[in-house]
Amino acid sequence: MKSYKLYINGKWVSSSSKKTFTSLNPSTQKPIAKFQQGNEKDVDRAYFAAKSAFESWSSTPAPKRGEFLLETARILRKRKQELGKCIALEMGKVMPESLGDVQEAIDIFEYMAGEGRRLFGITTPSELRNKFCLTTRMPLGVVALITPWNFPIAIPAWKLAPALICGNTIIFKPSSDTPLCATKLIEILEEAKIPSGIVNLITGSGNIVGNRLITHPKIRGISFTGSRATGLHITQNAGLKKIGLELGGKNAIIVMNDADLDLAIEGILWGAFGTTGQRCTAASRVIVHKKIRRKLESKLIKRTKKLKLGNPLNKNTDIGPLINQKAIEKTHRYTKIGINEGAKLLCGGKIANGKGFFYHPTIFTNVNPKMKIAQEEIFGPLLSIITVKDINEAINVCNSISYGLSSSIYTNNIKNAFKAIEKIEAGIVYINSSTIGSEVHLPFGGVKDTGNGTREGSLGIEEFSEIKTVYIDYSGKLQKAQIDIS
Ligand code: UN1
Repeated sequence: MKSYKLYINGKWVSSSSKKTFTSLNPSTQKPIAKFQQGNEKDVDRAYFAAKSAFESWSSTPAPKRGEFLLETARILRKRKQELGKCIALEMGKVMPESLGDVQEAIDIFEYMAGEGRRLFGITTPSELRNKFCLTTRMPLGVVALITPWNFPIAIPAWKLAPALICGNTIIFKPSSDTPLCATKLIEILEEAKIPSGIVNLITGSGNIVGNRLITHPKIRGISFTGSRATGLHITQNAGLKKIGLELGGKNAIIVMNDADLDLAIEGILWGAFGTTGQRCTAASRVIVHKKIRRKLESKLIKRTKKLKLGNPLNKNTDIGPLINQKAIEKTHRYTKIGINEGAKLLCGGKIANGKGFFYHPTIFTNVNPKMKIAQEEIFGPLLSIITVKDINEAINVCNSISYGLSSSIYTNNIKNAFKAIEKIEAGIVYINSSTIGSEVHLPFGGVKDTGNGTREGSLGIEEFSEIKTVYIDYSGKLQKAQIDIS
């Protein structure tokens, strides 16, 4: 079996732990390759490399840094099919979605390459004569990127591209479920000739590698996408580092009685079962107006039962596997919870027979908004239907959760649409479209327990830069602010 290395200071090296771990194909449960079990010493070596590279990278003109990003985008495009297959193999995402994952990475590298010519600050008049004020951006320093497995190319790219354009140097720790995708991404940065030490890859566990990164006294920033529990752990242990958190979701699709029902059904299927429900933007609740509930349920069940589980590389497959055995157990545990809570199981609720981590798409109805299945993030193909009597109740239910990432409403009534835009507590609201499908040139992120207010996508540079305020006094004399104002 092929064995991959860590990437430190532009070289592929073994971990000082001398230990490896294996990545599994979730469709077959067969091992794919071996990876280094990184440890604290490896993180410290990577830090040293990143620190040494910082001076030269941060003083490289940002438009010049942008050229490396553009070259990365070009290579990603050239290797799109290969990377798509790698995602399908290692993470189990069906091929069209895997290609979308790579496309999102291409998009953000291209977009951030352009940011190299913007990286705007502000200028503003001073309150004093012959004095001028402006702001400029500076990089944080060495930053750590800790990424999940569900967008194994796109999410690392969302972080790498803005971190690089702002002039930071990087230690990247990918999820242990998708180290091959991460390794391929680093190979691409190497092919784009990003100089040594600027991006370092340390594979290994969150307990060891992750913890060393978050508690490291010199690392200045942490960007993390993953679970709420780990997000909290980071805020409690990272000290005064600048932290960006993208955590969970419990996103809803509201379907009003004036909606185009068939359009809503398409959106629900895509939102709930795309990526096998393993997106932080997945729709895990449908909030439906009572007048159309029965009709919606019967159409939805019919379509859901036709979805084909199988090999993500196969053209006819609609739904790939879950990521691992733990994810199967978690989803099944919530099915049992839903039944015990008194919700009505409409379809699914079963682990699929045979090899691979497959779970049948599952729908519950008669769900009370307070039930666990309507409150907690499951990250699997499990959907809860909640019935409401009007738009106000729909919005209340939509907001009655701790998360606030994405939400959607299907309606042809402009009043309902605008009420939803105004009142829904979420970082992203869709009108007549599903809860998934963000584009890189808009902000991405959530409110409430979804994170700490950081936005990725177009606002990624906010996360990876600090503002420096500059006062230029050309009066030739001491002028005291607040005092010499007359
Ligand atoms: C995630 O699920 O962690 O809007 C990110 C979307 C994707 C990003 C999802 N563009 O669903």
